[in-house]
Amino acid sequence: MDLNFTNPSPESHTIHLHGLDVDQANDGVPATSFQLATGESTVYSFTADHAGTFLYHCHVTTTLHLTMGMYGMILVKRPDQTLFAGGPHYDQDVPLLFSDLEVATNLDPVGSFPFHDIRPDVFMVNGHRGTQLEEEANMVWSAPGDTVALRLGSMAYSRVRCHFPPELHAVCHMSDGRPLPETFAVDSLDIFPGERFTILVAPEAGWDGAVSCAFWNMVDPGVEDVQDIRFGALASSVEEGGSPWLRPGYPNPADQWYALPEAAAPVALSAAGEVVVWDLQGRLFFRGPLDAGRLDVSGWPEGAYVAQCGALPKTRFIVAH
Ligand SMILES: [Cu+2]
Repeated sequence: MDLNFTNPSPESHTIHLHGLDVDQANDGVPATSFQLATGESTVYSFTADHAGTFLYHCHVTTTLHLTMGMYGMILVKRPDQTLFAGGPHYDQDVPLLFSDLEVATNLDPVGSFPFHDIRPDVFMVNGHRGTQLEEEANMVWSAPGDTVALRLGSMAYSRVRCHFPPELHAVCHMSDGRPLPETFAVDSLDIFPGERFTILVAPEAGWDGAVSCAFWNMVDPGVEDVQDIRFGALASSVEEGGSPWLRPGYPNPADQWYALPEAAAPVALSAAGEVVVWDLQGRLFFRGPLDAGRLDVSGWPEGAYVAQCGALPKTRFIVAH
């Protein structure tokens, strides 16, 4: 696949595809490939041979550029919704990216150079922390019988220790983008910087607990912070349960059109109903009729959206062109 990369910022940057099997020219390490100066554009090309959980980050003055947030997660997925060739089937992907930063370095990166003594004091999951992780949109939702793939990856300076309550029946299937020779049931897992794990969970019906994640300092042994990934239980029938969120429709991410999940787009809506769409900032983006359960997103800006029909549950999706 191709990644089109344009650099409008005053600094040079790269995209390092952490853990993906790319050739040296596309690896994004400045000394061995190239870096992109202000105003330049390039295309990173690679073949994603292995399904799995990966990361990316800028590799120029890495400490500084990580502190400014130049990182993310990459999922290589199979169309048949299995983890890997011959691997287990699952219902839903939940990316969980751990990161941290030191506020003083973030506010004054140049003054903090050469970064020999970073001690993070903000600890995040998917860029959220504390009460943000209690918001419905940031929780993990599953219906009875669902198998959820937790895609764990860490860009943190800390060691992250996750505790999986027994009600989740967590089993680790993959590490660093490859299937494990043998799966193992997991109640506690340490994730070091740059590591990725894919864990399948099958939450017990009605369970609404949390996976607690302790951020351990890598220099002085001790827990700096704990963040909770909260789980919510959907009823088996969305109509009966009135659950606040639905799983997304398809395709997701969407390019030309997006079909709402069936339970959010009853047939009647195509005649009389309307759909309301908000952007990630909660601003009203679109209001209008559905065309056979589909939204035409071909002209929409890239980003995350929330759609709702009437009083039915909301669904989240991403537009990417
Ligand atoms: Cu950079």
